[in-house]
Amino acid sequence: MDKQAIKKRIRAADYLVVAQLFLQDDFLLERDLTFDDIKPRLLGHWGTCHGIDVAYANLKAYFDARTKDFSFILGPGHGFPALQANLFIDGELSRVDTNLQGSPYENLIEICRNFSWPGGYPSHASPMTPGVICEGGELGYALGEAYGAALGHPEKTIAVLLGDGEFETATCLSSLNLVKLCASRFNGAVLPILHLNGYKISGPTISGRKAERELFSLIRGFGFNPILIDGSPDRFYRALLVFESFYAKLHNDNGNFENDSGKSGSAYGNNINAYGIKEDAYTKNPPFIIMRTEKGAGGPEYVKGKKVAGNYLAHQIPLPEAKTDPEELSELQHWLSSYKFNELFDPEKGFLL
Ligand SMILES: Cc1ncc(C[n+]2csc(CCOP(=O)(O)OP(=O)(O)O)c2C)c(N)n1
Ligand SMILES: [Mg+2]
Repeated sequence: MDKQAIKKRIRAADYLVVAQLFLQDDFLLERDLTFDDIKPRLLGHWGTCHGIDVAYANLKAYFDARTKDFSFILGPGHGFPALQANLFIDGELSRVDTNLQGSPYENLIEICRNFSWPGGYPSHASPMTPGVICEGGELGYALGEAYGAALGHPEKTIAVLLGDGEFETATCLSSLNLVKLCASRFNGAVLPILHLNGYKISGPTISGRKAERELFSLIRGFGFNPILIDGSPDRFYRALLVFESFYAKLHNDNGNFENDSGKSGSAYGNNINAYGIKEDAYTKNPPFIIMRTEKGAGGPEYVKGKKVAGNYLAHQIPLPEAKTDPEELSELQHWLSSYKFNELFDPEKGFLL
């Protein structure tokens, strides 16, 4: 695992997200931003995007080296700029998009200018985006879709990111039951990842306010082995090792999925496993990652005295007056500069990741 490469990729994707949300010019910050460089109507969702970039970078680094048949399903489809950024970095967009056949810089301009624009790119994940099978806009279906895609395809590995607000929907919660029907050697491996950023639109999430043990018990009760991580490459990697070894064993066994059901007593607890992460001690159940991040991490901490990063105010556009307010514009300049994107991207050669 190359931790530095993962971190660089997250920086590049985060930058591209912010550029899509705000910029209509000066995409590489070649001069100080002016109001003219800012889009007239600021739309989109920043808060979820950093966590999506973290999950994507870690999953890609791990599975690229291991399996050809890996898919990522995004539940919070309002984080589309992050999906777009990652597909752009991977070259997947320019493989199919006839508008992206120019130089790397021309292509970057194209995706940023046309984000959330009529006739351009959508604001939410949509079928026009290569690989998308879960349309954004209505939360709740991602987990069911992940199990559906895995049915009858033991060669597939599918990771699915669920928002913690999404996790409150009846659809998502009831889909947790599918683990009992689908985790078998006849089907693919499904890795649910709960993105515990603590907030949804304008308030806190239930899971974000639950005690850790309550959340663990809930997930355990559906028949999973909950594993809590932050987004750091180390912890992510170790959680993925647990996942891989669980399914390797399941797929190699005779199909008998020895799970916790029927066992009496409380043979589980919060233990540190052989990979050095906290999980149930004795469970034989499939892993379920809980990834705790700060909502809108990397973005503005405070705006006009109000806490933004790590709060619901990071959900949509954290600098809504950037087009007219010099203070917000300068905060945006500072934010974008913090990614040092010119270390990661060359206008002619493309990504230097
Ligand atoms: C079924 C449904 N209900 C409500 C909404 C409105 N909505 C859009 S984003 C959002 C918050 C999502 O929060 P969360 O799942 O925690 O995602 P985050 O942005 O925090 O990653 C909601 C409720 C929706 N898209 N779908
Ligand atoms: Mg959330």
